[in-house]
Amino acid sequence: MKVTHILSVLVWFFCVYVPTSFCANVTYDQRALVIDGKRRVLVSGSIHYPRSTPEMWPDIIKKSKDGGIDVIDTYVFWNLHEPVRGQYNFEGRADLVKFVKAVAAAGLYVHLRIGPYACAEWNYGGFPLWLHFIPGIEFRTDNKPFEEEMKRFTAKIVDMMKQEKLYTSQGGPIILSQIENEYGDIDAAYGPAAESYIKWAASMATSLDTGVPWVMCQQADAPDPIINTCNGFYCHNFYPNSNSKPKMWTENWSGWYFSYGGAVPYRPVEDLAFAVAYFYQRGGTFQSYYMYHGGTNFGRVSGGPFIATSYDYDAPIDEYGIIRQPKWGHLKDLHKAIKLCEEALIATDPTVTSPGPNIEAAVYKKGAVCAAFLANNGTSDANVTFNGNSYQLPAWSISILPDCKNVVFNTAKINSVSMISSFTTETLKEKVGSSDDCSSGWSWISEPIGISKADSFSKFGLLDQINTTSDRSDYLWYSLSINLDAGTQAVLHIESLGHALHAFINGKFAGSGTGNRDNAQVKVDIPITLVAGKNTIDLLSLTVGVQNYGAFFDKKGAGITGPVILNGLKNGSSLNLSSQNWTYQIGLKDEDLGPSSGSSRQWNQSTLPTNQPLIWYKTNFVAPSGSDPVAINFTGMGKGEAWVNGQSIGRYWPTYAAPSDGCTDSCNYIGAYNASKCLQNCGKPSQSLYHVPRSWLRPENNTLVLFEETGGNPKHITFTTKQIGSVCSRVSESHPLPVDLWNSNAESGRGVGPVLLLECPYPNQVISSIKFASFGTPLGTCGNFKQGGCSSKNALSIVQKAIVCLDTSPSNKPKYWNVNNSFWELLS
Ligand SMILES: *[C@@H]1O[C@H](CO)[C@@H](O)[C@H](O)[C@H]1NC(C)=O
Ligand SMILES: *[C@@H]1O[C@H](CO)[C@@H](O)[C@H](O)[C@H]1NC(C)=O
Ligand SMILES: *[C@@H]1O[C@H](CO)[C@@H](O)[C@H](O)[C@H]1NC(C)=O
Ligand SMILES: *[C@@H]1O[C@H](CO)[C@@H](O)[C@H](O)[C@H]1NC(C)=O
Ligand SMILES: *[C@@H]1O[C@H](CO)[C@@H](O)[C@H](O)[C@H]1NC(C)=O
Ligand SMILES: *[C@@H]1O[C@H](CO)[C@@H](O)[C@H](O)[C@H]1NC(C)=O
Ligand SMILES: *[C@@H]1O[C@H](CO)[C@@H](O)[C@H](O)[C@H]1NC(C)=O
Ligand SMILES: *[C@@H]1O[C@H](CO)[C@@H](O)[C@H](O)[C@H]1NC(C)=O
Ligand SMILES: *[C@@H]1O[C@H](CO)[C@@H](O)[C@H](O)[C@H]1NC(C)=O
Ligand SMILES: *[C@@H]1O[C@H](CO)[C@@H](O)[C@H](O)[C@H]1NC(C)=O
Ligand SMILES: *[C@@H]1O[C@H](CO)[C@@H](O)[C@H](O)[C@H]1NC(C)=O
Ligand SMILES: CC(=O)N[C@H]1CO[C@H](CO)[C@@H](O)[C@@H]1O
Repeated sequence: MKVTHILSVLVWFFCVYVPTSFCANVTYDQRALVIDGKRRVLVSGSIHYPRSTPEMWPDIIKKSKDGGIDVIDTYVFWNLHEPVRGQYNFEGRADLVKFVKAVAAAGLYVHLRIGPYACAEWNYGGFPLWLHFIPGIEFRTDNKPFEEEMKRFTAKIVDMMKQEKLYTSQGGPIILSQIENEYGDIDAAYGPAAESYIKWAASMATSLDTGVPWVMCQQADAPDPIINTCNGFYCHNFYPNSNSKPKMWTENWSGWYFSYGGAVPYRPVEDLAFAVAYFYQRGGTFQSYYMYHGGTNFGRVSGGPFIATSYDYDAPIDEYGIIRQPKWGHLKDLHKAIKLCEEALIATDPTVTSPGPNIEAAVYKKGAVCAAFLANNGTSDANVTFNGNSYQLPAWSISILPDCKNVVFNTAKINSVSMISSFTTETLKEKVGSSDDCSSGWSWISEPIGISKADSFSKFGLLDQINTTSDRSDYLWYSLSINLDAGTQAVLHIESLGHALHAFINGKFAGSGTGNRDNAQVKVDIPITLVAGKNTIDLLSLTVGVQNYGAFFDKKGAGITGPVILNGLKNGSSLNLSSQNWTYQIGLKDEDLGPSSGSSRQWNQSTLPTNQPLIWYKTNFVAPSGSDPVAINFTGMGKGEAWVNGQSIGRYWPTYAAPSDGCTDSCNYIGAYNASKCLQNCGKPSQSLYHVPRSWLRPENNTLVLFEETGGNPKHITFTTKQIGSVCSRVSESHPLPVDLWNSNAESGRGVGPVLLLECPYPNQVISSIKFASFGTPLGTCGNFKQGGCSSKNALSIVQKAIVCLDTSPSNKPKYWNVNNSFWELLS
């Protein structure tokens, strides 16, 4: 009988490269970055510092290091640091120096992607909006006003890093920097000036004299000495523009972002590992995951339009800072396998052959060192003879052979643990009855409909919203009075460049229109009733993140630019209102209630209005106990923004759902991935849970303020905490992993033979029970295992006995159970 053990050989390692010699110039040659005189094979991961909190940084960085990451890269977000020209912000989540130092403290390197254009699904691509108003400016082209500002900011950041001695040439962690970003994808639109701009950017960056190389990503014509690098889901076919430059991959999209109104993309780890292994197989020596931790678009930083508040990205570390398994663990195993090849990879270029259809072998051999990669880029399994030995290669997979003989890792075979995370819902516990605060429950303030501020102004015609608000607020009121002789039914036709709008007639809500990620424009026809005499038409136009990508994205307008027409009047005629005398108000009357909680204001305690537009809500609450990450479930609310203790947790919009089709339950990793291949969450709200960082919460006496635009019932809001309750592990005889090779780096307790890895995600957890164990041919996936046709009767009790006693002391160190010790018992 052929028995496939579910228990087979474990791959584990705990050997992370720690840079030992700082204070060295960084250079490069055709193989790799050269640090302290030595070529390096490096794995990088993107973490954007403002998308988490300084309190979260050390833990996320440590988990990155534990996952085999050598370099952390981040963009630098200009509009975060210089919201007003000449006024800088480097505090809190914007404390770039503190972030770089936190990475250094963990012993990792930094790739500082200054840009300063970031893209990154970040508001206006990272540019401050005030740039747009500099006379004569043209963005991202050979234009003096733009170049002056770009140079000023780039130099400011470089100087700041130099003063803190953060470049590797000064003993710091920064080994690499980026100038511009993905310009090559759109530069054709800028004509011949694009080339001179890129030359200018290259020489400007080089002149800043950092002692470390600069890269430009997606820029085939990057001038020397700038290294042109690749971004994409795959980069094995990429080669730099000179054979004196190394092959580098600055953005490997570990998953994908999602938008309000869109489904949530996932990228299978087998495919991601395949892409990474293929890159190193084909001569790459530096690869970065975009994102390794995506995080959260707090406040109004998300771009788009319509980018969601969550920027989870299906990254190896999730939005809340919890490792995502098996993605994190499988990539960790991959990184270890690649590092075992480092000496061979830096010694020479690969010799690539094709021993069969869709099979590609790459051998790095110089003197005694030899490492090989065997790729099957086809869609069916294959057997390959290589160096006289036979190897099984699953479809769309790569095996890594650090000694050119033994396979230590195959990208399609996951030995890492899987986890089932769950959300525990708690109703909002209101703080009751202290004498200085009688607000048990919710209180509220109505936001006035239409013009209410003294700084409103009037103008004939319809104005572009971004030019008018300078993005100081999401909101712009367009207000008009018209006089009619007689009452009438009519249809109000409104056209807007986006991103959404609400119409009020004579102080009453009349209708809304919303664009989407593919087309932000709104065209609505709203049936209305007008009265004899004076009628007010109040249109609230709103942005949901300013455009961040594309040629001339900076000029893309928003708002109700018209026409606005009254159709279907009783006498059959139409009234074009577009060039009338409109009155404008930038922002809401009470826009500061969010950050300030309006402590000096009288909040109304009487009957709570529900399902009404334009209401501010406030409550006081007790934080969910414990230390698990916290989110607010906004199901029951419409659209708005929320603040906890004065900190904006971002825009919420649980009523904007993903399309009902286009998703898949089981995503086949085989074949080229793209962002629409493995979608989930169809027909459901794009985002209903919103992260509240623990460090923003006090045990009691927390204030939650919401601005609700469309209508909802805040009593339906719940808190949820995210836990990892269950962990699954699987080992299989069919995983051809020679334990010896791994054991040469092993920790004690592993021994030879199939080893099951067990690991709790949090330091203070222990394994409390075994829910399922099977030895034989079990079926299903983590959380839904079933016994197969062949199974051992004793498996559960043996595993219970072995594992529960293994795990008596709380620790998040991985534990190993050697299956061989119980092998005969299991078979009986
Ligand atoms: C770095 O390079 C500069 C000039 O190329 C040289 O003067 C300096 O000594 C180098 N520093 C180190 C630490 O090697
Ligand atoms: C797959 O591998 C074969 C053999 O090396 C190669 O000719 C082919 O270009 C590869 N296909 C892709 C999409 O990389
Ligand atoms: C590969 O070889 C194994 C063992 O000899 C055999 O069971 C399997 O069917 C072969 N697979 C393919 C795709 O030829
Ligand atoms: C915004 O203002 C700029 C100059 O201030 C002008 O060139 C541009 O056309 C305006 N954009 C729109 C969409 O109105
Ligand atoms: C039709 O009705 C509108 C609104 O009452 C009025 O402004 C307009 O003058 C009328 N047109 C004609 C042709 O009577
Ligand atoms: C309405 O008026 C605007 C501004 O005067 C004009 O551009 C537009 O073409 C008019 N639309 C119609 C349908 O008359
Ligand atoms: C435009 O409307 C505003 C507000 O109603 C009013 O104060 C102003 O006088 C109007 N301008 C003209 C030229 O009618
Ligand atoms: C509270 O709201 C009620 C109902 O809308 C209203 O009658 C009352 O005046 C409000 N009180 C305050 C203090 O605003
Ligand atoms: C959010 O709350 C709704 C009910 O209000 C519930 O149906 C949904 O499952 C919750 N979402 C999560 C992820 O817990
Ligand atoms: C994405 O992948 C799916 C599934 O493989 C395929 O049907 C679709 O055409 C691909 N889309 C693009 C834009 O390549
Ligand atoms: C609750 O917090 C508010 C705002 O921080 C503070 O003014 C108030 O004194 C606190 N009340 C109690 C009872 O701690
Ligand atoms: C800048 C860039 O390379 N964008 C690409 C990102 O990936 C999507 C999906 O594969 C492509 O459509 C973009 O062109």
